[in-house]
Amino acid sequence: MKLIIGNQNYSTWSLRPWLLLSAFELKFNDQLVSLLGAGASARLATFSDAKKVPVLIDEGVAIWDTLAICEYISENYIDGKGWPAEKMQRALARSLTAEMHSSFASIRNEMPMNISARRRVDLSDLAKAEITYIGGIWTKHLDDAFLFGDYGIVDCFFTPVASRFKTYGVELSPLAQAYADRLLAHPAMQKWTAAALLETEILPLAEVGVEV
Ligand SMILES: N[C@@H](CCC(=O)N[C@@H](CS)C(=O)NCC(=O)O)C(=O)O
Repeated sequence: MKLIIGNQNYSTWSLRPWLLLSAFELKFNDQLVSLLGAGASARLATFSDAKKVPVLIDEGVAIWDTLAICEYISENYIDGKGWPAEKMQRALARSLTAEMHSSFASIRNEMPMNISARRRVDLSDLAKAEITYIGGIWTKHLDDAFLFGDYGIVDCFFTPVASRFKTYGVELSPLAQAYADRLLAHPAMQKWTAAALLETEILPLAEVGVEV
């Protein structure tokens, strides 16, 4: 299996399936395609018609879009363990994951993932409301260390959010903060972070806020 990813300091979507593959210790290679500049689209077109990362290439087929990739990995390589075993917990984990995949536009726009930076931004009321909401759903669905129990797809989906919160110094409740810290301390995320910190390419659109 090969996962095509974008710049590790910035690419939230690439991070999610990479975490799933790594956390479950699956054998895979990754290939980084720079998202910098006007040539990015042409570079990405060689892997998928969507011209976006991530793309998972398995058995010669290019599978794209984060959630579809994670579902494919869970179904075919880890016996469904990407999701909670219990039916209703699984439904709720899917609700949270699908919501993360499709929503929270203000957080996305105002707080781009930028692992190596420590910044301050003036957030809109909409972004603040999204942060409060996310803190609430984390607290509500935490079961021991992670959401719904064991580390899974839903935790992979929220890890870039935890990274954004760290970069921009977002204050959370103690329970939500402890969960965010655990996501960032997960060995798979530590490995990704180490690679992100070595990157030198700067994506201007993702550089927002004031250094602290
Ligand atoms: N819905 C897609 C979004 C993928 C996406 O927007 N990827 C960004 C990088 S994080 C990308 O490839 N951008 C390159 C471009 O738009 O040219 C998914 O979940 O995979």
